[in-house]
Amino acid sequence: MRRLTTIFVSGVVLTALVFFMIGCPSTDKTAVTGSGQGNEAFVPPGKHDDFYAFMSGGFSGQIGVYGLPSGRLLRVIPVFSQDAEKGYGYSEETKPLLNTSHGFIQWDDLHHLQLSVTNGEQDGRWLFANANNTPRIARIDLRTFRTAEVIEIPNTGGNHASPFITENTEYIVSATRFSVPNEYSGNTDVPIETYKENFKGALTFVKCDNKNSGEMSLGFQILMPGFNYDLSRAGKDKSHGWFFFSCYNSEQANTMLEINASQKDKDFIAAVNWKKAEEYIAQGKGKMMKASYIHNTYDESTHTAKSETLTDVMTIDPAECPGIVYYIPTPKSPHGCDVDPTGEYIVGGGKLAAIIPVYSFTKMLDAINAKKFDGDFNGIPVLNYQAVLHGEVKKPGLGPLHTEFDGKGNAYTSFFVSSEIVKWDIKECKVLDRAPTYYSVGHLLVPGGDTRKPHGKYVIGMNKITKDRYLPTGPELTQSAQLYDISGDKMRMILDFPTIGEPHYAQACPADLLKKNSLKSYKLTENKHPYATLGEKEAKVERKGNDVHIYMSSIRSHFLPDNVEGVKLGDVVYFHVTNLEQDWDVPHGFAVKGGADCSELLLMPGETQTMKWIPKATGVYPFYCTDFCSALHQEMQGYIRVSPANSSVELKANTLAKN
Ligand code: K7E
Ligand code: CUA
Repeated sequence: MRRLTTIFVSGVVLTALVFFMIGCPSTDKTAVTGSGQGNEAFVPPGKHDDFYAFMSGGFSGQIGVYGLPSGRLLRVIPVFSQDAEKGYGYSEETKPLLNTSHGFIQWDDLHHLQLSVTNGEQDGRWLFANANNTPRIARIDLRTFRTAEVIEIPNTGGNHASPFITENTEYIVSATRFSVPNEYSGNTDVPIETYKENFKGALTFVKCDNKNSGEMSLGFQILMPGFNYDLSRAGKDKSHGWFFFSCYNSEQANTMLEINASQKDKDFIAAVNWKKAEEYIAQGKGKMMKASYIHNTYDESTHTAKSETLTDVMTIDPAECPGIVYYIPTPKSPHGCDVDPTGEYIVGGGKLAAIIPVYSFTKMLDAINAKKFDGDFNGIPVLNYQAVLHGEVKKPGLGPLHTEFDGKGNAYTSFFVSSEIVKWDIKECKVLDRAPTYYSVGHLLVPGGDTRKPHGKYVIGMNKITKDRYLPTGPELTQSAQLYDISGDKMRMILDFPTIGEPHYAQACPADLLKKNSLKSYKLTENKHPYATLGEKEAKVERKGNDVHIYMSSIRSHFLPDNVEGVKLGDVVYFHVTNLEQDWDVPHGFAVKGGADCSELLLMPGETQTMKWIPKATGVYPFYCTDFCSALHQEMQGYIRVSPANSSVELKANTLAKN
């Protein structure tokens, strides 16, 4: 939610005011320091946490995996950013995952995560993540906790309302935050002031092979009016088949949005009947458009990712296909758009709103049938606000953003401006409890709190500002998460812990859902990498023109070969290193001194990875294992000798074959 910086500036002042105005955050010591009930978040040494939490790293492009309730950081999963700790984006095998139609991009801004679901319940198979900057969706395999696939979304800018998914993971959506000149028109070089005529906001439905591999492909794109689309949620149960997208800037301003996009009292939540869109497409009402976007997939048997360019996108125009989109007026710069576990209630968040609007799905259908419209926008009917409204939560706090659910009829909403989490009763629209956050909470999460079956127990607030909560670390302070026990009537803060990057959304699931499936090693017998060295006897060196391929094995505590000579200046060296270990948690690392493309590999047991290395000068270069693997780890090393381009030194290496 980087857009909120301006609000935050005034927010600091507002926050101070709100403390007085609604006097909500309790100032007694336990509210600030926790429940004071003993160490409820403590998980003793050797014991496991009850939940996995996956927290977005924001502009770090990564995901932090934490245990709950301890808050222990268990792993960082690189998705859209290179990560030396894993060799991700450095090995030749993982580089393709960062390919886009704009070339190799080593970074992105990851905001939202969603775990795959079946019948609206977490199934523990995959985790999806969005790239906000250069629009992409990634799929992470939860057996390996690694990025397995990335698909680019064409004709969009700022993939923010993403990767929210339908109840059986049929579709993962992407909505464009920036409307952009329609790429398919063939002319995107248009004056920015022609925004209203030329800019479109695409809502993309990415299909998922939900019964098998989980692989993604572009389903279809709905070409909407040029607003800023912000967040979304799928319908559930009775509202399955619908998707809800919040949007702002229905003013269609193209400059100084801070002022110009806050003119109208209400923007919209777009209710999209995607099943109906599928029907229209089946009847031939869609249009196939030419595009160019990249799809990257990782093959576990070859341990290698590949990129392919795709060229077709099915599009559909809502003005020509009545019944697929309706606009629900929503007050004051809508942000969050959340659907309760029953699928009946749709909760809007307005960044500048002083109420929380709650819409009824049943009333929405009735209003559509009775045509209770207040006009239309570019042919899309605008529903009457009162006709669709279930109720408004009055005086909940200031700046409601996001809402999660506990499955017991309660909702939990984060308030950025008044820095608090507010618990309220969905049916009655009545505030039940409020807890301060330190400070300026963005998203919040209840384990499974966005599904049909929330696990309840905790709510976590993810804060943008920490101020005085931790030891100072120079100008920049860590971001934080705060854990509250919600098993009783009152929320009780039991822990705060630092998070990596900027935590936006997060997901949590019971540990048992994933634990049993976690992969321990890659089987050497199943290693289909074309440059694998499957036993020490297979270690060798090969010259192909200027390319030198080194087939290298690693096992505690040596590389084979560990001496290579006969490389010449101008050569490109490929170290194909295979880890021959088959035990859990015995990686080896690999690094060579200097050279162009100097980088690092981290090899899991049974895995083959490749480092490309281009020497810049003659000499002898050491290489070594970077991961402390045994008592003799420090002995795990070798040399590569580089001679002049015209030298007659023959390519050789100390392999078993030669002995
Ligand atoms: Cu509110 Cu990008 Cu989901 Cu952050 S967004 S907080
Ligand atoms: Cu292998 Cu250290």
